[in-house]
Amino acid sequence: MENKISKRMQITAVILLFCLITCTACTGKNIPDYHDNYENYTADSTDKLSVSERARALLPKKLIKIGFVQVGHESDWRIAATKSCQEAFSEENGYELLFVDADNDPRVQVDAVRKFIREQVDYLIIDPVLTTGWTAVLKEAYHAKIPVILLDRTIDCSKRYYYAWFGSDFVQEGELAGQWLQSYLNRQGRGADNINIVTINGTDGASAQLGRTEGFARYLKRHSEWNLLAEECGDFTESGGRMVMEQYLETYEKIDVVICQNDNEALGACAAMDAAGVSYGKDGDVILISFDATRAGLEAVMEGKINADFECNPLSPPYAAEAVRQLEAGIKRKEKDYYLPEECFTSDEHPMILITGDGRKQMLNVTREILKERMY
Ligand code: GYE
Repeated sequence: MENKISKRMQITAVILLFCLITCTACTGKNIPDYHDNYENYTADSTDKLSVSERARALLPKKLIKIGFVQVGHESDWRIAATKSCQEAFSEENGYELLFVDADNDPRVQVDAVRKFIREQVDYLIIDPVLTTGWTAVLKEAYHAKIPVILLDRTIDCSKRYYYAWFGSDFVQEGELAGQWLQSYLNRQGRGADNINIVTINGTDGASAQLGRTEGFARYLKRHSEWNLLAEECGDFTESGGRMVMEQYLETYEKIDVVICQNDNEALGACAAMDAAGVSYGKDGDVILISFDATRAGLEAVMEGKINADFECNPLSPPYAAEAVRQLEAGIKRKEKDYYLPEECFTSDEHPMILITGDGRKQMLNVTREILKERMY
């Protein structure tokens, strides 16, 4: 009799526990992170567990559903970011990743977010093409109680509609480029010369484009002898960079500096200058500045083709995964916005020290070791 009662109690306990866990899973947020514990249960170890632990171990593994909206596949940087996202949000790590490549189309991004909301993903992760056009759809996500994590580019929207952002300080990148150019020209004894500058911008209206332009403009303002001849959009692509550079070479007789807002554009600009017989880089006539510091970019720095390359770190997805884990465990993040660590590279024989808001930054020459360790 006693045996029967205790059996009945055990069954009731299992059912109660099952209901409790299912209900918690339905409410979505702030559930305890039981996925990790679940991984530890093996067939042998279940014998030593209590009834409730065994019930937990037998529950189907629930993957965390991530709706990820990517900008596109325009550059090496972007490909690296996508790869990092697929690794960070793999099934082995406990995620079901629903991934949309928007091919640089802002409308595709907004539609994808709406679809993910309807599908009730657990988290939305967005790398926005443009800064604009986000408020309405992010409000919808907010009311659907789906946390939003932003990566890389920023948006014009109240901070309450996203949980965290991980990316780069684009304004500082642009400023560092201006600061480097100023010191480089001084070193060359060209500090008072008229300098003709062209820029090949990234996608118009992307925060990476806006920030780098704004940062560099702060130095342009200080130098009345710097003439910005033109700033056309190369869309962060190699073909865009090449096309724009070809036009510049046809239009302007004397170009002293080319600023490309990413490495792919810079490689395109190199191809255009090669074809036109124009020399550039460390020993050439045209000074070439770039952003990203991808492997291909750094190789070009090492070969002396790019004079200075300002890093932009594409490996933000692991930070987003950490934020998701923290939310699952009910831990609140202290800061909303987080800047990734970044370096500055140069082909100068004596790399400069640049001044940033937080102190001094020693520029680096590219070595074989740096290239070997480069993840992208
Ligand atoms: O510089 C470029 C990419 O948003 C920082 O987008 C990113 C930029 C990066 O396509 O290569």
